[in-house]
Parts: sequence; C-alpha cells; structure tokens
Amino acid sequence: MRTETGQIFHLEDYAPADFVLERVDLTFELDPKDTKVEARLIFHRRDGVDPARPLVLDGDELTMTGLMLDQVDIPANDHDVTPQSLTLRNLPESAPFEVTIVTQIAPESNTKLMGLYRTNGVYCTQCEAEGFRRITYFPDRPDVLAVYTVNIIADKATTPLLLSNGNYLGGAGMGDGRHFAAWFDPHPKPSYLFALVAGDLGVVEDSFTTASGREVALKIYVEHGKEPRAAYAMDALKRSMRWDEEVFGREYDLDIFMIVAVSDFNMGAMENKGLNVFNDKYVLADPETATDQDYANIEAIIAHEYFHNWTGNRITCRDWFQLCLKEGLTVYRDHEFSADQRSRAVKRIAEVRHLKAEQFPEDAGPLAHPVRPDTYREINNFYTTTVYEKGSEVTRMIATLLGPDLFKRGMDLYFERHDGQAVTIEDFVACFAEVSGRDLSQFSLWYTQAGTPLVTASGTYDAARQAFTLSLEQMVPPTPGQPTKEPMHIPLRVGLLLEDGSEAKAQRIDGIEATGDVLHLTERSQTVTFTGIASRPVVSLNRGFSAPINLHFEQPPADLAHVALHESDLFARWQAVNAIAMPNLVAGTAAVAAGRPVECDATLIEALVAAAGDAGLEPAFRAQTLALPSEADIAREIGRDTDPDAIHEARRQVVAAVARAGHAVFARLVDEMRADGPFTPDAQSAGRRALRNAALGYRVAAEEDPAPVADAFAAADNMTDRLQALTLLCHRFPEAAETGAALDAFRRRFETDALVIDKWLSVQASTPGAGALERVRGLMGDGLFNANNPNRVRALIGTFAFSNPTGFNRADGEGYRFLAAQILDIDGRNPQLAARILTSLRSWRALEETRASHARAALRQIAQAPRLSPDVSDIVERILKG
Ligand code: B3K
Ligand code: ZN
Repeated sequence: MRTETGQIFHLEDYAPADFVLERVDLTFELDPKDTKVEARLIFHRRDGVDPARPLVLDGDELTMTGLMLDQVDIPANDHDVTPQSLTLRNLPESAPFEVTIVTQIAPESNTKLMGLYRTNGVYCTQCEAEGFRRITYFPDRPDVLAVYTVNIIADKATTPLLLSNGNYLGGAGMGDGRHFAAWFDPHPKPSYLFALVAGDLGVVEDSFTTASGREVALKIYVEHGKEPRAAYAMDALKRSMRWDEEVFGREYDLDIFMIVAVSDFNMGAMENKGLNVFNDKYVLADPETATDQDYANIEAIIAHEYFHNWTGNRITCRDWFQLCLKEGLTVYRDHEFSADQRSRAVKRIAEVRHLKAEQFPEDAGPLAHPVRPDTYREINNFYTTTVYEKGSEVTRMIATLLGPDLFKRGMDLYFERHDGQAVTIEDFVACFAEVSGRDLSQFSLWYTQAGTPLVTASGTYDAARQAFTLSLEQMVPPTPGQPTKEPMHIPLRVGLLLEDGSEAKAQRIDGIEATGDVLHLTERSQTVTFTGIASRPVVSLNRGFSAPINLHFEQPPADLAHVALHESDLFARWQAVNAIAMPNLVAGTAAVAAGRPVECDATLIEALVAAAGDAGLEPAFRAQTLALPSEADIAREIGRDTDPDAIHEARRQVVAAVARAGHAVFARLVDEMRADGPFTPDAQSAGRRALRNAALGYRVAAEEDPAPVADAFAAADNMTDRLQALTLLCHRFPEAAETGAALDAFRRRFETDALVIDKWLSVQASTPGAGALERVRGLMGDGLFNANNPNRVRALIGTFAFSNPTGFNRADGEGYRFLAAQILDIDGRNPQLAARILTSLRSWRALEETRASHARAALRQIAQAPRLSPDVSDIVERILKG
C-alpha cells in the first residue's frame, strides 16, 4: 500500500528487494477499452532472504484476470490481490520461478496520463515514476533492473505502428486484421524506463554513425502532415549525439533511437530507453509557428532526454530519493551542451534568471526541500526545480571546485564504475573525491540541507599596506524540518578590478583556500586578505554565479557600473546591472505605496543605455541586460508584505524613465537589428531579434499610440516577432481596438494549430490587471480551450497563476478562489497536473495581509474538499503548514 493511505517514505528505510527479477516478457493486446496485458516475470529469491517471505508486487487501479506460477494456476490461499498490490506465498526457496500475470486495462479512460493511455488516437505510456504498476503488477522500483521482451498486437488498419524499447525483432500480420511486432531491449532497465507507443503517425528518418562506427537509425514520429516541423529536432538530436561523444565520451548503444511527439503529456518529455516520448511542444517547430525560445527549448530538451541514456538509463537511481543523481546531472549536461551550441554567457544568464525565478522561491517557502530529499509522500511532487536546477548547480559547483580535468576524470570513473547499476548520490560524489583527493563531505551538505545560503560580504582597502580585505559570512536559513544548518562549502569566484578596468593580481591571498579565482568559503565567517593590490579595487563577486546563493554586498552604484563596463566575465556584467536596478525597483515600490513619485537613479539609466548601444557586445547579451528584474524578482527581493500592484506600477515607471532617456538608442536599434535575410533559428539571428524586440518594448513604454506595434504585428514574418508584438499590444494597450483586431487575426490564422493557440491563450492570461480573471474565464468557454489537455490548461490557467502577478493576486481574492475551483476540477482527472499548478501559491505567506488571508482561505477550501488525490493533498498540506 502506498500514498493513498497517507504513507510517508523515508530514505533511511531503504532495503534491497527480496527477489531478483531476471527477465520480463510482456504481451499487449491493444484495445481502447479493454487491453489485455500478459506479463511473464522470472524471479529468484535473493541470497539469504528468509524462504517464508512472500513476493509483494505493486499495482495501481489494476484488475487481474489470470495468475500462474510456472504455468500452473496459483491457488487462492497462496495469493492476495487488490487493485494496489499482489502478494504471492509459497514460492521456491532458491530456484528461479516464472510468474504469469494477466491484467485488463482501459487506456481510453486513463485521464491521469500515467501508465498506458490514449492521446489523439495513439496508445502511449508514461511510467516514471510509478506508472508501470498501472499496467501490470510489478516490483515497481528503480533498483530492479531486468531485460525486457515486448510483443504488441493491435488492429493493423488503425494502429499500423507498434513501438517499444530496444531493437526491433520482427513482426507480421495475423490474418484476422490484426498484426504484431516484437521488440527486445538487451540493456537491463528499471520499469520506469519502459515504453510502448502504437498508432498511426508520420515519420522523419535519418541516421547517425557513432565514433566507433555503429550505424544508428534515427526516427522522429509526429502527427501526419507535421513531418517538416520535426527537422530542427532531428538536427538537435544529431548534434547532441556528437557532443556527448566529444565532451563526455559517451556513445549510443542500440541500433535505433526513436522520438515520438504526443499532444497529451504531463511534462516536457521522457527518456524511455531507445524510445523517448515528447510533449509535441518540444519537438515541432518552424518559423511560422515557433519562437526563438521554442527552438532553444527543443534543442535543450532533445539533448536532455538523449543525455539520460547514460546519466539515468545506463546508470540509474537506487531509489527515488536519488532523483537528482540523474536529473541534476543531466540538466547540467544539457546546460553545457546549449552553452557550447550558443553563447555561453547568454545561456548562463538565462539559467540564473530561471533558477532565481523558480528555484529560489521554492527554497524560501513552505515547499523547500533538499536537492536529495529524505522523505516524501508522493514522489511525483519531487520533480521540482530544486531537484533539477539546483541539482544542476551542485554538479556545476563540483566542476568548479575540481577544475575541468579532474571533473572529467571523476565523470569517467563514475561511468566506468557504475555502468549497469542503480546507485546513490554518495556513489557519485565518491568518484570526484577519489580522483581529486578532496574531502567532499562538507560540500555534500548541498545535497542534504535545503534553503538558499545567504552570503554577506564587505570590503576595505588599506592603501598603506596595499591590501584589500574581504569579510565573508554565510547563513543558511531554516526550512521545513530543518531549523538549524551547518556552514556549507561555497565556491565563490571573485575578480578585483582596478580603476583602468584591468584585473588586479594579488601577490598573496590569506585567510581562505583559493584555487584560481575561486575562494572556498567553508566557515560561518571568514576574512580574506589580498595583498599586493596597488589601488582600491572594485570587487566582482560570484562571477558566473559560481554558487547558487543570495548575496548581500552593498556596493555603490558607481562600483557596479564599473563592473558592468569592464568585467571580463559577461555574466558578471549582467549581474552588476541587475544589482544597480534592484534597489531602484524596491525603492520605487515603496514610493508607489506611499504615494510618492518613483525616482530612477541616473547610473541605472546610463548602464542600460550604454549596454544597449554597445556594438562590441553580442545582441543577445544586450537584450538580456535590457530585461530588468521581473515583478516576481522584485517581490522576492522585498520578501514580505508584498503588494503586487505597487511592484507592477513601480517597475512600469522605471521602464518608462529608461525608455524616455534612451529613446534615440532604442529607435536606432529597432532599425539596425532588422533581419537582413530570411528567418534562421540560429542563436545569432535570435539574438538580433531579441535585442530588436527589447528595444521595441522600450519604445512602446514611452508611447501612447498602439499603431507602431500594430504595424510591427502586421509586418512580422516569424512567430518570435509576431508574438512579441501581440504581447506588447495586450500588455500595454489591453483595451485598444488594434489589440482586439490583432488577437482576432492571430486566432483566425492559427485556430487549427493547438500549440500556437497555447501562445494566444498565454498572452491573454498574462495580461496584467484585475480584468485578467474575467478574460481567463471567458477563454475557458472558447471552443479552442480543452480542459483535458495539459498544454491548454497550463497555457491558460497555469500562466494566469504563475505569470500574472497583478491579475492573479487581485486584492479581493477572486484569483485564488478561481484557482481553488480549478484545482479541484482538474484533480478529478489529472492529479499531477493539478498539484503542479497548485504550487503557484507556494509564496502566499510573503503577500500583504489582505491577500495572504484570501490565499489561506482558498488553500483551506482545497484542503477540506473530499476525495483529494495524494498529489494535491500533499502539496496543499505542506503549503499551509510550512
Ligand atoms: N524523467 C522525466 C520526468 C518524469 C516526471 C514524472 N513525474 C523527464 C526528464 O526529466 O527528462
Ligand atoms: Zn531529466
């Protein structure tokens, strides 16, 4: 029995399974309402396990219609069966035995999208984390690895394509209108990597020759007619395969690699062995329908799932507490891939923006948990930005601490030592400790202590001694279940810039271990002295975001401007501009609340305008610099008693001030950054579009007339520009006739393309102001909305709750009550989706009192509803308690 009973799982309770699973043979007779699954499982009892111990298999909403032991029916008194479990007694003491289990399932009515379900007429599976138990009774845990043979039988006319993991063995017609196909996966794998897809789909084919000469067939399956839109995904796949060989020395290991794009999917994609299943949003792209962000996402996710073949599949997790072992590491790998394919600095800025926007609030709120949690009720709720993004940052810090050569040796050792195993974070870290001779035990606190460390810094320069002293203090805030914390090992990259912009080279660094430009902060408080510094330096701290921390370092705007102009690390330049902007935005918010005018520091305006106009910098970087901290960033900085309306207004006024001051530069950029040829999705062209659109945004901020944006909308020849113009129209001129006309034109043009309609829904759901809720309600009644499709729900309801601070946080609480009703409705069909959207309320305690009390009431309403799923009840209870 599991979470339905409110059971809590603990890391310390881990014990290996009593029975070893040797082989799995599955036969599926597919039918939408009545699929028959026959599982033949060969087990033997693990050495030393008490012969009296029964075999207990997991199930979830299963109906069993047959059960045999070595081909003989098992008598009633030798087994117990419920929809949730199957227990077998009187099994052989040590000899292998075969259990045959027949289950009946109904893919068509599986609205949870876990296990075997139907999407657009296609059979498809999702088994991670615990979906396989919705197909058959099984030891459904990641440390049970077995070799699978899969036979699929289906109607040939409606279901011509029959796919599963591994290599294709063969298939044939069966003479009764049905046909079958057989697949064999030689690589032992856990059940969560099982996949089956069957239906009628189009295909794009290519091939890849591995470094050692293996020819791999590549296939991407999409809805008929959408094949041309899979070209970019195919290209990204081939680049990923080559990159993993070149950078990590990892080759692909089957004769075929398949990707299937489906339109109903609970997340981005899934790395099933040899048969990745993707949300079609992360496969399909062409200039007409996809933005530059879509292209970048496709490239990153294709790479991510492919990279899992080694980090996740060949080496998997011992238990689900170790999820970051595969996810954090694989995110790190896909980040590095994108950095190599695009611009490293721009990629790093985007990563840090995302980390701060998503992970920092999680770590600072009631849902905070360690990168490796030690307890859970519902594992699906731990596919979090902490496990993924902070997990990646922890891997990045290992690379920073060790340097590239030792990091590579550690990775090589990990691959060599653990290939074919299900392992733990300790196993992973031990490889790096071993190759470097470093004690990583204090560093490992990053896996076990939740909360974003706060580092406070201050510096003094002694001209007589030519010495610069940097005082550093660290504090890790309390989080649920962890009231006190130990000091962490924090790698802080630092630069000291001299007046002429060059970098000071210290003769000595005392008081801390330093390797290259990395300071190893390991104590609560440390004083670092740099000697041989000829004049007062300007400090650039946490270069490259070397540690995922909050930094408290009061630097005069002039110093930050110096960093913004001269740092060799472009990321640090961006960080400095942000550090100039933030106090302006926070002070502006206080001014709005007090009815005072918002003032904007000249240094900020100068830094932004200078970066915007600096032709020596790449356009994508300049665009990133122009994007001021978001409203959510400002709210996080303020921390408590936040008023989203005041934040919105303050930011609007700061943007308008910059827009007025930089009018000429922005006007020039809109011209200069015009495309000089047909659309291409490469990073450089995307960067020009990003800068042009950022400049256009500032132009619009200083304008009262929607006509120029309406013109930009009409003139756009690609989705990036079109969507940006539409967003500016909606957000800046929500009531203008031009905006209504543009929304109608967009809808008419793309009404048959659900993925584009998601953008149309999102733009409207994110339009600021109290009117957003009525707009969202109206759109729910639109024929193009579909409450059963996760992408549609996320685009409309998810965007409203996560990305519309003023609309969602209406002072009268209507936004929260709306969300509560939606959560309960969605939960009845798809608990995972409901739980995910509910996390939009995770920062409710930071709101000012009136809003906070409305939010609490809405959360209580959810908590008290009958028949909550374990997913939603776990989230709502933690959000209310923490
Ligand atoms: N491993 C999957 C996520 C599965 C989520 C299950 N609730 C995708 C990925 O991280 O690559
Ligand atoms: Zn992953």
